[in-house]
Amino acid sequence: MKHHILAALIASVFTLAACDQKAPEKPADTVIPASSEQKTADTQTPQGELPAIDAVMTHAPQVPPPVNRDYPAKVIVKMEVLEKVMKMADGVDYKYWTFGGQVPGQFIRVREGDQVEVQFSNHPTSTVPHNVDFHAVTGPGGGAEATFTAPGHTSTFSFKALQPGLYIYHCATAPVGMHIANGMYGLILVEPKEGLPKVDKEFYVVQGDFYTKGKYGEPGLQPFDMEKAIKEQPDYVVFNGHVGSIAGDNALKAKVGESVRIFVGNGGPNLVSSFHVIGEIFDKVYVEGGKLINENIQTTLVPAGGAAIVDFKLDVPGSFTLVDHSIFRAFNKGALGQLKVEGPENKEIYSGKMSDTVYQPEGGTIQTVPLTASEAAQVAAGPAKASNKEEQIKLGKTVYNANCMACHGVEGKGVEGAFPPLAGSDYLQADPKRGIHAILKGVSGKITVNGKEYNSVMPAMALNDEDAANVLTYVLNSFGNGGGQITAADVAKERAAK
Ligand code: HEC
Ligand SMILES: [Cu+2]
Repeated sequence: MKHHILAALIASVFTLAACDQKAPEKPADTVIPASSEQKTADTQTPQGELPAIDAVMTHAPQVPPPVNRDYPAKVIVKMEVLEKVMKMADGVDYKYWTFGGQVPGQFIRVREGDQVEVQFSNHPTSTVPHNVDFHAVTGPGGGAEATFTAPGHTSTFSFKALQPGLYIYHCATAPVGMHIANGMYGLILVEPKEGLPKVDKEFYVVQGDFYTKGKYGEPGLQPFDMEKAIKEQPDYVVFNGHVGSIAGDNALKAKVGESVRIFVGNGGPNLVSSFHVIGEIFDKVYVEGGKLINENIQTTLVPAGGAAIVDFKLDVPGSFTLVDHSIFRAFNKGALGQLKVEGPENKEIYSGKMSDTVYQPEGGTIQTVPLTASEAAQVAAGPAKASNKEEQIKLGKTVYNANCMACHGVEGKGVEGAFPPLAGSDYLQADPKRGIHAILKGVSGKITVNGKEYNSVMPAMALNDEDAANVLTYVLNSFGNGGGQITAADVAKERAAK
């Protein structure tokens, strides 16, 4: 409470100074009342006075313990961005972009009035810059501008948690939709000063939609599909980053008689969620994660880029299924989880026989697609190699979408002032070998493309000779460019030359 004394001191000094002024020289309407001055001083407490605490952060479905503090603190949040191939479904892999190595990012729990210092690191192996926009922040971009971070760098910024609630955070680097679609979101809870009512178990669940080249269940490493994302036609709609993340052996667990709270978020990027737990009624819903409490709710809407808190008590045992009640998403796209509850039956509340496997047959069977012998051979043989220019262009497009589009944009249009265009680039046309150098060594320093100056950094791309040749051939023959060809041998030669 030291800052109150300080505030009073500042206020009284101001009053003294004001008294010193000769009244006629000071027009009345510019006199600031001492009380408003005091208020300003109070909200601008220097951070140095607050005790510093490292945030306890947890991976889903775990939630950090309640804050349990009756004073504000400076809370240090360390976030690390990691781009990482992980399982989307059985036999299906996806190159996720993550906060902290998993989807969703870690749960952050602070108290209303806390000063939150975010130390935001982008791992050196990342292929693109990233940042974070906290919906709990009052300030430009929710911190996005302050945290825009190239691979191998750390940015720091601080914000005051002014308003209690459950908030999404997400990456907001261009193209924003792609970063979110790759899994860059999580939840931050700003507890009200008095805390939330105590419950026995808390869980962390975030829905997200994913867009892959292949259909649902098509095996292999699936690249992101921009076209499907723009059309809002996801192949996967899942809880906590992948199919089955909170089902079967990974199911959430609780006991009869316990009270349960689920912090539900929706990262999107596109779909809103009709969040429902089959066989339960939410006693309380903190609507949209805010202060308004609704009671006795069957299904609650969780907007993309939004959240909700649901509380309910467990009266009977069984398996309760979490779904997005846009129901094809649950049974055909993965938006299905389980809460397994153990304990004594209560025949009055529920007389019938609850089974663990009621929804399993439908949910389970469609999650793997059996391979024919020739498909299996194809997977074993690895990626196809191009034998002519046309095939190079075709394969190069996939490489472009997965590795270059994030910065150079759809149709190679680039982003003015940040990422130069590859469409009609006079810089590249002048010497297509520059493309090879760009991929192998990266590009930095001032360059001029189509009359516009760029002074930024492109990281070297970890592509093999084939992929590098294919993507450059694709670029040279797309976006209205004049054609040309780069072969794997050309790339190998440049690689050896350095
Ligand atoms: C992390 C963002 C990023 C990614 C990913 C990226 N680039 Fe770049 N690229 C840049 C930036 C920034 C520049 C300009 C660097 C400068 O200002 O010195 C650039 C410059 C270039 C240039 C020369 C300038 C021009 O417009 O002709 C080429 C060619 C190029 N990149 C090709 C590629 C290809 C091909 C890929 C994919 C394999 C790729 N880039 C991936 C950011 C990126
Ligand atoms: Cu990002």
